[in-house]
Amino acid sequence: MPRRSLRRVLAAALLATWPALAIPLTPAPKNAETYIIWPGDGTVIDGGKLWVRMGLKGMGVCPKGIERPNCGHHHLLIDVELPPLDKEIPNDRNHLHFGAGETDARIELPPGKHTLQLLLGDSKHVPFDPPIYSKKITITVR
Ligand SMILES: [Cu+2]
Repeated sequence: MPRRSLRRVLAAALLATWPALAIPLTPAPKNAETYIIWPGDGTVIDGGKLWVRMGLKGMGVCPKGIERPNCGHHHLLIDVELPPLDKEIPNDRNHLHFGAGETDARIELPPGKHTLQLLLGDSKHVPFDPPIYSKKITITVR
């Protein structure tokens, strides 16, 4: 392919993906904070079933799809890094959505070390600006 038409194709591809790259993020108060109330960092759990209690300060919890200022729903990240903070949060066994507005959840994990982290999402499951996420903790299931 001649260089000039290759450039044109690349420019067209860039324009086609541009709207997907520029999701407007929902603003969040700068002092908002989410945190894991339970379990604490370093907790050892016997049997693998546990409650996770989710805390939020400076904002409110509301179900998915509800567009209200300063309001979002929790996502629990299990054994993963933070996902891209400008896109919809993945929905799989490592990224649990609490779209009914739950602030606690019963989960089950296999034996071993696991990391847990909370990430707040807006009505469309996209992180806020600034992103509201908790410290990542490590627990051990035996
Ligand atoms: Cu969600």
